[in-house]
Amino acid sequence: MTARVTYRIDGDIAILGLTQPPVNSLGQALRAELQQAYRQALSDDQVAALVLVSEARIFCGGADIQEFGSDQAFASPDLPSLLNELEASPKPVVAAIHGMALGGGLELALACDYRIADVKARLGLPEVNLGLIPGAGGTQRLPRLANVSLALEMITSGQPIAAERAHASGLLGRLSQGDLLTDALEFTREILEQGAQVRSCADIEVNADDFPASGFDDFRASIARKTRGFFAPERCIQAIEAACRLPLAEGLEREQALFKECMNTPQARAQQHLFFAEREATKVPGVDSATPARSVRSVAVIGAGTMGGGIAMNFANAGIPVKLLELKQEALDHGLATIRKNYEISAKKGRMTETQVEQRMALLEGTLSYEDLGDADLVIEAVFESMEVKKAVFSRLDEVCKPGAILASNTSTLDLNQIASFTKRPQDVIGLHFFSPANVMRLLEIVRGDQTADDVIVTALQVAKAIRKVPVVVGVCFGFVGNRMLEPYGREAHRLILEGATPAQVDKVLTGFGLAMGPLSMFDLAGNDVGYLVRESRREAIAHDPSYNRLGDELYRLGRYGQKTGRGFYLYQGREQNEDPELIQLAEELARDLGIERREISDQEILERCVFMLINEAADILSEGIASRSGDCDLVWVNGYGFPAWRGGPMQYADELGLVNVLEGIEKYRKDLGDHGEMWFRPSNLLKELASAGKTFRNFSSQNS
Ligand code: T1G
Repeated sequence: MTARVTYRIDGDIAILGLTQPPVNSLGQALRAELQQAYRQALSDDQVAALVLVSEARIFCGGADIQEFGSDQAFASPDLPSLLNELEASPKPVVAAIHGMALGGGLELALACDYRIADVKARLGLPEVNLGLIPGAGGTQRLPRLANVSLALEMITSGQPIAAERAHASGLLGRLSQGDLLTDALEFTREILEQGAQVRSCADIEVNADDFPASGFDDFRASIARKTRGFFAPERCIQAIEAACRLPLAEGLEREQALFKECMNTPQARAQQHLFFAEREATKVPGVDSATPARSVRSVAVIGAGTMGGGIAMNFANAGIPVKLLELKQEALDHGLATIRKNYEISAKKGRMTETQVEQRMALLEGTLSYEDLGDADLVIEAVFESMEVKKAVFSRLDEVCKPGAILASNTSTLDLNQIASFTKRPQDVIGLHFFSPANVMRLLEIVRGDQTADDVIVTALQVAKAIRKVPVVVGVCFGFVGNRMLEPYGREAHRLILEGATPAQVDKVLTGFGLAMGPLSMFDLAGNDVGYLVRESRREAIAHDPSYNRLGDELYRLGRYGQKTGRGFYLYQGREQNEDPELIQLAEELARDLGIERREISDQEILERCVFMLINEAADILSEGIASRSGDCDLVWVNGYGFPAWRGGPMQYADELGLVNVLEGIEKYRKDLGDHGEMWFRPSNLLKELASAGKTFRNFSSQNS
């Protein structure tokens, strides 16, 4: 028995128990103690077989990500060597999996001779989500123990599979529906009685029966769009190709080489940064995470439009009943019908069954009466973005909702403190800002009002996890974090068109940088009318710049809202997008009116002006404490605005580029762009401070300010 591995004998079976909470991550100490316990069992003549179990809440969460970037990651016994030693065991080794076996945790199980899992367990190789490939035999053993197609799917997607599917593929020898250890011991005794051999993957051929010769290239083409810009997925495929043509030992060497190719890349650092940022974001300064949450067993959504319907779906998907309130029956019927249509589209695509469609629809109940909301634990308002309307809604909710109900607004820019003031319970008011389509986009900005109670924040974080969102707690200001950063980014995109760039050029530069969509296409999708109304709500802040999004204002005046009207920055036939020469003429006229000299603009200038302004705004957001850490701003833009995850977000990108270079770039444009530069390219004080101190945004958190 050591601190991290329990050891006990049951008859002629040694039971090794991993016991390093929370997830048995395979750091050097656990690897060493596991090796020690394994060798003890081999040297004990009484022991005929070994069973490997976990005493933690899951079997094993993989290699210790905290070790990455340090020598510890490969300190002896390194994981690949330890697993090769385990695989060479002369005595049968059985892995008993519960909860999850992920990454190195699944690789540990693959190096055992046999595997049994609880029927609810899930198995995965998520290394690709960290910018890596499985580096301890997963790419070589999985294709041998299951098959090539499943290996390609699991390893390049990083998505875990259910135990039943793993069992069907041959990856698991048995499923347990009862007590896992009891079943594992019985399974091991059967193996011993049958004289079943120890098995090494070295003796197992890759199962490529159903895999066509063109399979790898077909697979590459099938994931090209989803993995655009990522470095690791291609290396995953190359490692699996190696498994198909090389003996195990050589294949393992090839895997190591490819793993090391990925390990120290900016992409790996970026994706690991996001992994930890997601977990950091749930730690809210000044809020004790042990604060008991309020229970949320029923939800109400006010407004059955695009946002309200999408929001309602999140809760139905999580099995939480939802009351959907509208003012008119027709709007309510339309809202529910739209939700049903969305579910049926998912069912047609095989993402859910018809039964699940009905189950989810059964959780949705429409109503026209506020009186029906008296039992809701959480009410989310998703009505028109106008303070008058919010006032009417929250005054009414204050009258009908039970004490302790949480009242949330989905507002994207309005002052949450003012909304809270429409109630007698500001401590129960919070912002839950979903991103359209609300049932798809993972980001949830949790807006903390001045009086929002701590338990309401803790509850909102738990609700976010329950509906599988990435929560970021933000402060109250115009646009919170995401839309506030969007403002200067969009302002530069608009201005560049007046100065001589075309929408297609600007969009191509930003999509080439990795954005899922260019800014002008995004404005056409969201609606130039929406953008106009947002500007209307803050005209005084931008009045000093007559060119501020003037093109967007003109498009609004001309009724060119974008996709919804068939014309915006582009022309649309359905979803087909084409450049519009009239747009350029309009830009030329405006430039003349505004005295803006048009010129040829380089792609580099387009990229720097848009992205540096994004970064600069986030620096101000950090220094004002609207976001607690740079990773929060990164999570917002990666999960809400399509910033490439393989760059880790705007702030991680800035840290990699060097803050000195960002600062120099902003100061360059401040000089080069005349009035526009003087007006808008003012470096954030925080950026100047960190750059001059040779620091990074990542080192900064608002607690230090
Ligand atoms: N290493 C280090 N810390 C980890 C960890 C890991 N693998 N997994 C989780 N943690 C920490 C996490 O930061 C948090 O810490 C706490 O555990 C609880 O996590 C050679 C190289 C397992 C599904 O990618 O997906 O194996 O914030 O809040 O919601 O091929 O954690 O409390 O201080 O997420 O119940 C591959 C990553 C590694 C799995 C549990 N493995 N982890 O979710 O808890 S690379 C992964 C997860 C690898 C090999 C390669 C999840 C989870 P703190 P949590 P959870």
